[in-house]
Amino acid sequence: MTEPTRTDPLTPVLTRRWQLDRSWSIDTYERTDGYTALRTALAAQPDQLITLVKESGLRGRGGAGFPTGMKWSFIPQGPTGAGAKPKYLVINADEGEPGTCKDIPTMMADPHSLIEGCIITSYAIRANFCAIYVRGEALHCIRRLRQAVAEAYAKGYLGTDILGSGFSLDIVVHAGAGAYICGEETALLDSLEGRRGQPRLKPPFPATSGLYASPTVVNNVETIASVPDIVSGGSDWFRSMGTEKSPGPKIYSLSGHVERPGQYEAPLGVTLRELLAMAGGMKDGIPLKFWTPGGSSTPLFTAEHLDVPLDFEGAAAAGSMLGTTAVQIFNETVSVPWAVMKWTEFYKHESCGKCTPCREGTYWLVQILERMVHGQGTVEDVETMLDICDNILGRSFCALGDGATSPITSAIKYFRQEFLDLIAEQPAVARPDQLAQMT
Ligand code: L3W
Ligand code: SF4
Repeated sequence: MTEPTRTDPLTPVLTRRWQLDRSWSIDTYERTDGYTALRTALAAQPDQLITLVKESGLRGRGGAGFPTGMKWSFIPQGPTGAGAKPKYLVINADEGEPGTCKDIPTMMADPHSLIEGCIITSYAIRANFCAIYVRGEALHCIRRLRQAVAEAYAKGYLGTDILGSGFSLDIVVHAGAGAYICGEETALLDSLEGRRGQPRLKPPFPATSGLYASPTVVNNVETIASVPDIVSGGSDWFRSMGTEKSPGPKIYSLSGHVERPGQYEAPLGVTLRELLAMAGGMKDGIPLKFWTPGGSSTPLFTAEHLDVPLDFEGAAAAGSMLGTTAVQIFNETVSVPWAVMKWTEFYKHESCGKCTPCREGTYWLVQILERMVHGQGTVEDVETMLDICDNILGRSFCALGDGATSPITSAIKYFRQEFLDLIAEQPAVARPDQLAQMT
């Protein structure tokens, strides 16, 4: 494969090294301009880098879309108060949202883009310690990252006095223990400190009181892996992709009933129709029934939403969220109540139990959905589920509770009759197509 440049907005940026031979090695990375952005960054003032990232319009790729440069600028600097404390960078690599598969492939195929981004970001916020918190199940990824970090130390990109700049940084790759809630930034920080991972009350936000109560930037893998290219290419180049309010490239993970599932890079604002064309269309030509734009925590879309621009504003205007761009695609053979049951079982299992609406609500929602799918639903069940969701939404301590309601309320909005038909039908266990899915 020829080694691509990044002059054209349609040229892959984040994924451009993925198909190269030994793409994960530092030799391949350096041969394809790797670590040149670091030299540029170290020659600049930290505040100039924060301004550059603000001007680029880069927004968080972990689900919320918070402006990255603004988050960095919240880190207090100065000789007294919070400014006098050590600063930390923590990378949220606890990729766990159902359907999301972009950060682990990035770290497997191109770990040095993340490491270079970590060094530049740490320099910008004046941090000398960075932790990469990786989902515990992804042992292969932890091994690869640790090897890449060791390579970076050996070449002088990490450690003391990096490239003679006077700036020093240590990176630690930390393995999580397999809890979805530790993808919530404050639960992640508790876990990193050695405690049981449960969300903290916000504010204070991590930017002022994060790891060990010190100013901490917590950013997603894809966000930080985007930074070296912004330093090399400039903010105008970055803004030449995507939309005005959601600029830049994005990795969309396509799964389910699609001919070629996988990761597809496209400028923010791409539509599902365009993504499906890239991925070979619906599997076996069976029509689309429903899909998630950004994981199961984002309200479902249907075939009506094929042309919704998948950027932060476009997804929200159509009634959902961009989330983690985990596009899960389901064809006409899939039972909506069955899919909703499976997602809700996940949220019940992963609820950390700290607050009553989420802990109890997800339990009761699973009870209702399971009996409905097993032919024992009652006519009140649909309204009862909506009532339980109403008592979770906005009344839970963290976003997990709210996210658990999304598949249910959106499924009832678009497919209420399918729930009612299932209740009326009272199948002995479930319809054969559902049984096939359940085994
Ligand atoms: C300082 C302020 N910092 C906000 C920071 C805050 C955080 C970021 C966004 O949830 C979503 C969630 C999931 N001063 C600040 C401030 N910040 N105001 O900005 O904050 P927030 O609270 O809007 O979102 P969050 O808690 O980070 C993320 C959704 O993503 N999601 C799931 C994601 C799963 C993964 C994964 O598996 N990799 O990312 C999918 O939709 O439901 O709504 O840093 O500190 N005034
Ligand atoms: Fe824990 Fe759920 Fe409450 Fe979040 S909403 S703190 S996951 S119980």
